[in-house]
Formats: sequence, C-alpha cells, structure tokens
Amino acid sequence: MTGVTIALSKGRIFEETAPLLEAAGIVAADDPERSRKLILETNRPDVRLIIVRATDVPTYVEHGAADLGIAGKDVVDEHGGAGLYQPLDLNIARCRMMVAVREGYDYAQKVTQGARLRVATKYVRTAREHFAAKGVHVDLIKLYGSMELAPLVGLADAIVDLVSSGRTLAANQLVAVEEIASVSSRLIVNQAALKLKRARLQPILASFARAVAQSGGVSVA
Ligand code: PRT
Ligand code: MG
Repeated sequence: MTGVTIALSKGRIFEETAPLLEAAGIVAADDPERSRKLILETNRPDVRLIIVRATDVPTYVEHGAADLGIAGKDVVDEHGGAGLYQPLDLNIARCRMMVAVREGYDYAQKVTQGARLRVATKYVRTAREHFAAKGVHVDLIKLYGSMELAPLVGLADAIVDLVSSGRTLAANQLVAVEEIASVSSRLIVNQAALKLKRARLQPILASFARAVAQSGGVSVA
C-alpha cells in the first residue's frame, strides 16, 4: 500500500483524535461508533484509518500493517516500543498510572516491612519495573480488566491501574497511594515507513505537531 494507514482505537482515543486528524485535513468517512467497518476510508484517497483494540495499536505499527498509530503511553510502555518512533505527545486522553489499595490498608508500612505484595494489573511490565526500582517484592497477577475488584475480594493487596477522575476508585473504597506515571496519548510511527514514505508522512506529522501546539501540547522528541 503506497498510501498511509493510521491505526487507532474507538472510544476516547478516536473522539479526542478526530479534531487533530481534522486539523491535518483528514476526516473519516464513517463514524467508528456506528459503523462495523474496521477499515475506514477518509476524505483523502491516500489515507485510511484502521480500528483496532487500544492495546493492539503498537503491534500493527511495529509490523508495518499501519504506518502511524495513536496509543496511550501506558500501552506503548507495556508494548516496549521496539521498532516504533515516538515523535509526539498528543496531550489527549490524559490520566495517571497509579498504585491503589483498599481504604485502611497500610501500604507504607507493608512496603517498609519488606512484605511481599500481591499486585493485580493489566500493566505487568510497568508494575514490575516500578516495584523493582523501589526494591519491593511483588507477585504479579495479570488481569484483563476490572482491576478495581481484585483487592475487594482478596485476589491482591494492590492494583496498578489508570485513574482519571478517581470516581471508580472511590466507588469501590479504594485509594491511590502512589503515582507511577502521568499518561497521555502518543503518535507512534513505523521506523521503516518513516524512511520509505517520508514524503507522504512528513506533512501529516507536521500538521499533527501544529494542531497539538495550538491546543497547548508539547513535542517529546
Ligand atoms: O475498553 P477496552 O477494553 O476496549 O480497551 P482499553 O481500556 O484499552 O481502551 P480505552 O479506550 O478504554 O482506553 C484507551 C486509552 O485511554 C488508555 O490506553 C489510556 O491511555 C487512556 N485513558 C485515559 C484511560 C483512562 N483515561 C481511564 N480512566 N483508559 C482507561 N481508563 C479507565 C481506568 O482503567 C479505570 O478503570 O477508567 C477507569 C477510571 O476512570 P475514573 O475516571 O473513574 O478515574
Ligand atoms: Mg477501557
């Protein structure tokens, strides 16, 4: 495919990316929330969008099935970033990666005692690196969703999860005890495509950068 393929997920990423795409002169022909199509044509004959699970975006871009992708820093870090160029923080879908425990659980004391914590999360790599850097021993339990349930039913002592408003934690009598990272969505680019399709990709990257700068964001590389 000589045109440009952009991978993104529906939901909050698509909603917050649509204005940036528009600023780059790219408008999807269908609404991914209504259409069941997984390949969306755009107003530009040389640009198409593919709709994939948020966690799969880096995989499509790494293998060159998509030239560009938009994914949360949480997802990119968990993937590891191999083969990906990350030129731009899009400053959208902002949230924080946090450690949370049940209200009343004395996290600080457990950690200083050198206790072995059971930590449930979808973000196993991120959690492993975080606790290793602190010198805290953890048993990691991989989950695919609803992490907030784990401490309530005794599956884990703590969770590592994303928090934005904090309402989900509060509704489940959990409290955030540590911030691991501030998260926003990143533009990711297949490194080979960047060389081979430079003429097509560079103007799109430049318009994204302009749109982000106008909305107050920052470039990271
Ligand atoms: O939902 P699905 O299982 O299909 O996939 P996904 O959860 O991977 O995708 P999606 O669309 O929910 O999230 C895509 C990206 O949005 C994530 O990778 C993050 O970078 C970003 N983002 C921003 C968030 C949130 N804010 C967020 N609050 N992703 C998830 N949440 C969840 C969080 O996991 C928790 O369960 O919302 C809940 C907490 O929200 P508050 O507002 O109650 O704190
Ligand atoms: Mg979700």
